[in-house]
Amino acid sequence: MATRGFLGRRSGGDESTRERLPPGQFLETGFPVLSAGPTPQVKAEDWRFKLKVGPRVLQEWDWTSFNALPQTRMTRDIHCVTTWSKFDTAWEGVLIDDILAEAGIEPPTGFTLAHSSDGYTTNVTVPDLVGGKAMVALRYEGLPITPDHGGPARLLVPHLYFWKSAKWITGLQFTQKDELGFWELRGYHRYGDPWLEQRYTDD
Ligand SMILES: Nc1nc2c(c(=O)[nH]1)N[C@H]1C(S)=C(S)[C@@H](COP(=O)(O)O)O[C@H]1N2
Ligand SMILES: [Mo]
Repeated sequence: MATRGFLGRRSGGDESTRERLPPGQFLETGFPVLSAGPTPQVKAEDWRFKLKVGPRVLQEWDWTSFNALPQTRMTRDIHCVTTWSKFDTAWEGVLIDDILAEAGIEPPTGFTLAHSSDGYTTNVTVPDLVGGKAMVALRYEGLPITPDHGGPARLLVPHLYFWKSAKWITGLQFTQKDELGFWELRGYHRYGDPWLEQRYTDD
């Protein structure tokens, strides 16, 4: 009992909280903003989403056509590499499965780079994007995503560290190999599984 009590206080919660927290994470109730640079102001009417293979555009949507795609709700725990986790974040948007189905394509390679308006990139493999695991989120807690959290649209890949969830997403580019993105080139892990504590390159 003494041990359980000690662990409980340390991670700030009861047993069920501890089981939901990946190693080295603590429970955050606010929603911190983490961006490498200033928040770009992306107007919905100017926003585009492109699916590409290398430099070739397979399909492009504007805000209206993208919002006409099937919408799905996803409530998930998120885990930031800076050690905060937030439980039950509620998002709505378009599953990557539905984007691919609408484009009528099978993924041409097993790897992607997500691109953002601020020049940010992050690599995510196709298996981590399909099967209902990831979406382009358009709403958070029932409201449009605020600019600091990536509005009008951000990638959501909640089973990987949150840096994989590219804010202000402009497209997904299929790549021949697993290329590295912004943080992956700067010492962060190429995959980023929070349950395996894959924080840094050699973890
Ligand atoms: N385009 C873009 N996406 C980004 C970032 C960024 O700087 N630019 N930061 C990443 C990091 S490191 C984290 S932890 C999350 C933070 O998202 P939040 O600000 O909504 O909490 O966004 C990720 N997506
Ligand atoms: Mo982060």
